[in-house]
Amino acid sequence: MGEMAKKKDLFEAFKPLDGQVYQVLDKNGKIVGDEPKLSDEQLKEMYFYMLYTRVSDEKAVSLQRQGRMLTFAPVAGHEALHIGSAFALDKEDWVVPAFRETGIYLVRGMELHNIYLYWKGSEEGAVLPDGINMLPVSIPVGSQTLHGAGIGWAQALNEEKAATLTFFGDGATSEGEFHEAMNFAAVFKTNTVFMCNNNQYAISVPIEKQTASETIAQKSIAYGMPGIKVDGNDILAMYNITKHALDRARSGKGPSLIEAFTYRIGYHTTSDDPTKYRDQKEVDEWKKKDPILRFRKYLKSKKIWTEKYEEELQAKIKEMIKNEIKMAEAFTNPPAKAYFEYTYAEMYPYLKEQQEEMLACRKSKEDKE
Ligand SMILES: Cc1ncc(C[n+]2csc(CCOP(=O)(O)OP(=O)(O)O)c2C)c(N)n1
Repeated sequence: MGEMAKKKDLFEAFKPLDGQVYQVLDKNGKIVGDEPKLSDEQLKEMYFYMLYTRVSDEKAVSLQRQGRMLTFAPVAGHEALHIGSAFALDKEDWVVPAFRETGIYLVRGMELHNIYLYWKGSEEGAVLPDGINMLPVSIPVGSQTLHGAGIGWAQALNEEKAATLTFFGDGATSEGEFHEAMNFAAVFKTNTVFMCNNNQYAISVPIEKQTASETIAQKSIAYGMPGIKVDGNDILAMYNITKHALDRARSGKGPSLIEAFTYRIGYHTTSDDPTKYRDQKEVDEWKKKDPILRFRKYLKSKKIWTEKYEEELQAKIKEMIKNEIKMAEAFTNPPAKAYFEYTYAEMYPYLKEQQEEMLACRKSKEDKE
């Protein structure tokens, strides 16, 4: 972390009511804040994950349009938020996502075909491999923030040197669960970091109709925890602030709220038509603030990025994605356990009965074939 970050508590230096937005890279990729000490290899890895997230996103939309995937929630524009914050995590930390966190899953080590399986409607896509401390996608808006508070509470009670990072959108801040989670976390000093992905829309509802507060970050004041508004298209700012908040939580200093200010470039989901509620000019303006382009400019100034490097990386990623799609599409007959065994620690008798019935059905079908 940079000199200023070492000297100052970032939450003290960038108070939400002062109207400041924490930034490290300006729109031209020039350093204007605390440059984190990351090696060239780490920076390259961050760039790889940004591109992997973007290209896999575009591919998912295309697959959905071909009828090869069900509804999908695109993440284009959120790559700095995802990759910057995910790189600040330790392996022991937990992540509690909403439904638009593809980049975080990828950095944490979930394979893309499993992410695709989820959006193809398979329960297998909701199973996180052992060793990945992350919960599955959560569709009920805001509900996961309570799980974030709960896991963070367990970490605090057990005096673990680990934290929980929970994601939610600006729309989720209007749900009761968000308020319960924030209050609980502050009162019980849980190891939770609340990360609001303020992409300015909750489907068709713009942020001005969502809250009368000037910022989401300032809501932290009412609960008695620190909050900060960050440029969510700035991967280095996202890395620094998430690391700062996680370190704080891991050392028993309690929860905090980060508002990552960004923009959803694409559809809410593939079932949405954003042209019905927002102006293309607005979208075009935000496309110019693309987080990948900004980071690329920074990498170019450090002589890490070249046209040739980009070409090779794009080719490698496209090949990887092709193979991941093959794996996802080869998975046509989910094991019967997928539907029954993942909700409760011990299956209820009626679930056992249903599972047996399904297995019997499958067997009789196979016998006939
Ligand atoms: C409790 C609940 N109400 C409504 C919905 C339908 N719904 C799905 S996503 C969404 C908007 C969420 O917006 P936001 O929290 O800002 O997240 P974003 O989609 O922008 O990432 C709504 C209303 C839902 N899934 N759950």
